[in-house]
Amino acid sequence: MATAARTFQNFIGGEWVDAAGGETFESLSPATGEAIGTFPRSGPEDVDRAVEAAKEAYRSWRLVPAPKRGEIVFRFAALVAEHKQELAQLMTREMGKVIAEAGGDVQEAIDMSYYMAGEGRRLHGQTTPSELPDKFNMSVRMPIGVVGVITPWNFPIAIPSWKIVPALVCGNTVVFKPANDTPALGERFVELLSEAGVPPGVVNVVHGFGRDVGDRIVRHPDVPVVTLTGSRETGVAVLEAAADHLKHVHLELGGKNGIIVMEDADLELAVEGILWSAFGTSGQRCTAASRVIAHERVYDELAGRLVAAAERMRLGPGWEPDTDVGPVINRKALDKIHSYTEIGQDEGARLLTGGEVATGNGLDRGFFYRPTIFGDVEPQMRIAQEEIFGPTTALIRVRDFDEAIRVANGIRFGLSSAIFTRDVNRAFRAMRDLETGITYVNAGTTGAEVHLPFGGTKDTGNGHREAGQAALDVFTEWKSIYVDYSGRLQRAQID
Ligand code: UN1
Repeated sequence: MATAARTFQNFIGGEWVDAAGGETFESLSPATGEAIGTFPRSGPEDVDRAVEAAKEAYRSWRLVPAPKRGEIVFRFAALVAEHKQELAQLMTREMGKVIAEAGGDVQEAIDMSYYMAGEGRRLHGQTTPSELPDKFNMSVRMPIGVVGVITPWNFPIAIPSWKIVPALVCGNTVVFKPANDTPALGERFVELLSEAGVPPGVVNVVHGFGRDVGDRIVRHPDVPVVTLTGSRETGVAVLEAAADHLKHVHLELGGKNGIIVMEDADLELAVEGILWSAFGTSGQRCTAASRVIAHERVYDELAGRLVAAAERMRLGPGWEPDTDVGPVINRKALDKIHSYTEIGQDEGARLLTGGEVATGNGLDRGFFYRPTIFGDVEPQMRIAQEEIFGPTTALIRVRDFDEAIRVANGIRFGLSSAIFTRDVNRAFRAMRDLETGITYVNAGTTGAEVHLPFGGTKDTGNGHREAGQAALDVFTEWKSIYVDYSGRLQRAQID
């Protein structure tokens, strides 16, 4: 799989340029430590240049008819589809997820781009009667300006598409900071946008770290919209930093998603759903199932089957065809995940399987953690409350449906939830009562499709949604227009 590591640059105003300070950082494969490339370690100055270019480009991009902007996005979708294999292979090397999942990540960007291309011919507003004669009323969506896009490493192609593509179709321009763990994918994303015909300056990429690049994007007075997918802590810091300029801030933050398994569930299906949601992407999804809330009548049976299946999972580099679970992103993540194993044990939960760094068979070169299941977890324990972002899940025993719902909701986050049951009444009650932005019935907690809103309640965000029509609300502002064709002054609420 190895190819020679290259040196990359920022993309500003349609030109490839080094960071002003000349510093660099490396992107390494989490599976092997292999160098993927060297990237500019940018600073505030580079952000300022990118914002300047984006501001300039906005003057003409906002006037390009939306269907034309959609056509460019349509070409981008086709290009991503053409390059799907190449992108998936790069992803498995740079980010670590197994190749089939990497293909899914790319597919999500293709789907989103085709979907949003069509939005170019919709972007619907409303027309409505006026209360006065000879007067016409309507509302239209207007672009906002330069959008700051800050994305995580766990969906390095899909998540940039959720943000950049609708931002562009709506007529905004973009300054994009890809995650510093997956800059090569961020850079390919922008190269393909440019190849599809996005004009110079409309999308700019500035590589680097949150404290240098991200912070400047968030504070820059000429960036009115910031969209971030990241941790709760980063989200709070972004909101605070953006407050002075009253920016529109879209946040997509953590999850502590629970799967409820009732006593009437199809257990085999539940086991498959849990394994996929808990250990897929090595648990590094904000939609990952890090809690399993099981009815006491099926708890033991479920625990036994889960442990057996988890122990059969094969760890290895994502590009090897028999790998089930790839590495986690970096050393820091590995340490954090392991610290939660220690926390769980100290809290008195029972470690049923895993709980250790995986070694041997070449795994020592990367960051591998054994799929980990804790049993006898109490809902208030830290391993049942805090986002671990790794292949660790906590089994919680409950007596009935009401307790299951209470436990599921008893966390600060509200992204995704799931219930396995054959009872239609309970399924509908769960759909109503689970306090999350996404609920699955008889499926795991992952698997969002691009044409439905994606996001969560409570501390998962600040009330916005991405994907689907809902995304348009992040990237446009409403304007109400009144046209009076009576030829005389008519006063609303008075005449
Ligand atoms: C994320 O983890 O940030 O539903 C996004 C899913 C994927 C997207 C996850 N389609 O799990």
